[in-house]
Amino acid sequence: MTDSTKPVLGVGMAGYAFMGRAHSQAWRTVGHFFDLPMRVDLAAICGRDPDAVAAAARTLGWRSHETDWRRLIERDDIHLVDVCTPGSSHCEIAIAALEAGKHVLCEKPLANTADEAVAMVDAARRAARDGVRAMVGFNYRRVPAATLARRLVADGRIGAIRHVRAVYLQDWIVDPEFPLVWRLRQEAAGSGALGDLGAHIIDLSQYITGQRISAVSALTETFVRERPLPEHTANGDRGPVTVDDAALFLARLDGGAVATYEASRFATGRKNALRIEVNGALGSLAFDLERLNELEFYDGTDPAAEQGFTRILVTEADHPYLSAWWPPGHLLGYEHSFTHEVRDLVHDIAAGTDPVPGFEDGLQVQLVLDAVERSARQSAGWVDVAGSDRSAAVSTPSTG
Ligand code: SOE
Repeated sequence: MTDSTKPVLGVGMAGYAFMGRAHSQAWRTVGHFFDLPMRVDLAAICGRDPDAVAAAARTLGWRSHETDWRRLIERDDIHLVDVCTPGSSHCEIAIAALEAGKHVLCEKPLANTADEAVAMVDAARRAARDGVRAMVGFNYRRVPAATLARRLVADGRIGAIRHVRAVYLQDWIVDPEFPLVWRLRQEAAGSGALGDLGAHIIDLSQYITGQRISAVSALTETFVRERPLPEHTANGDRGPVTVDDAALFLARLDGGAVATYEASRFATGRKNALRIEVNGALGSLAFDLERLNELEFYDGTDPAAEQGFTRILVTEADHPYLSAWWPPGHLLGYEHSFTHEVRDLVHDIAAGTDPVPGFEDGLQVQLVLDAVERSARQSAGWVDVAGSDRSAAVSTPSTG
C-alpha cells in the first residue's frame, strides 16, 4: 500500500513536556523507518498554556494545537489519544477517550491509585469489544537488549532464576533548592521515585523473567521535605514534598526468585541508571540502560577456563526492530524505544489485536506500587540493633 492508500491514524497528544517530546519524536519518525499498515497523522497536541502549546506544535511537528484535552476527543480527525500528562489526569482522559471510541496510549505509571487503574482496565475491556485498543507506555520493554534478555531466560539459558536485582537511580533533585515541581506532589504524581522509576523496574524485571512479584517488604524515605514553590520562587515561599525521594523493597516472585528493588532520585551522580541483573542456576544476565545496546551474559555451562560475563552488542538485524535502523554496531538510543512502542501499537490497531503491555499490565504494576506503599507505612519487620539509636535513623515515610 502507498501512503495515500493507507488508512489514516490521526493522533492527538495530551501534554508536551518530556514525555510529550519523546512521544512526538516517535510519532514523527515511525512512518519513515517502519512500513506501517496505517499513515500516522500528527493531528493535534494539547496543553493548557496557549502560547506554549502553539510553540510545541511548531517545534514538535503537530498540525494543530488545542488547550482543552476534550477537544482531542471531540475531533473526527483524531483516532488515538496519547496521554503524556501528569498521572493525576491519566484516568479521566484515558476513560473519556476510550468511551468516545479513541484508541489510547497512556504513559506510565497507568494511574495514581489502584482504584483508578481498575476503572481504566474496565473501560479498556469495554472499548476492546468495539475494536478500540489501549497500551501503557512501558517503553523499556522495546529496547532490543531487554527483549534478548527475555528470550535467553525463556530459552532456559540461565536456568531456574534465583535472584533479581533491579535499580533505577537518578539525581535530578539532590539540590534542596530544586523547586517543588508536579513530580514532587502526591496530588499530581501519586508517588515519587516509586511510581516514576520503580514502575519501570517492576515492569521490566517481570518482562525479562516472566515472573510476577507476589509479595514485598518496603521502606520509603523523603530526604528533603520542603522546597521552593516554582510559582513563588522569587519571594521564597516553600511547600511540602508529599512523595518519596527513594523507595527500596524486597520481593518474592511467583516463580520462586527473590528480588531487591531500589528507586531513588538521590543517587548522586547517577543520571538515568536503570540496571537489572538476573542470576540463575546456569548463568546470569545484566542490563544497563545507560549502555542500552549491550547485554552482559554469563553462561555457566561454558568450560570453566572460558567462563566470564560476555558483552553482547545487540545491534544485529535478527533482533527486533533493528533491521529498520542502521547496520550492526551503529547503536540505538533512548528515543528509539518510544518509536518501537508506537510501531507495535499501530500494527495492533490495524490487526485488531490487543497491545502489550495493556492496561491490565499497568494495573498489575499499580498493585505492586500500592503494596510497596502499604508495606512502607508499617514498621513491621524492623529489628533494632542492640545499642543503636534507631529513632535518629528511621523517619516516618511521607507517601501519604
Ligand atoms: C523521570 O525523570 C523520567 O522522565 C521518567 O518519568 C521516565 O519514565 C523515564 O523514561 C525517564 O525518567
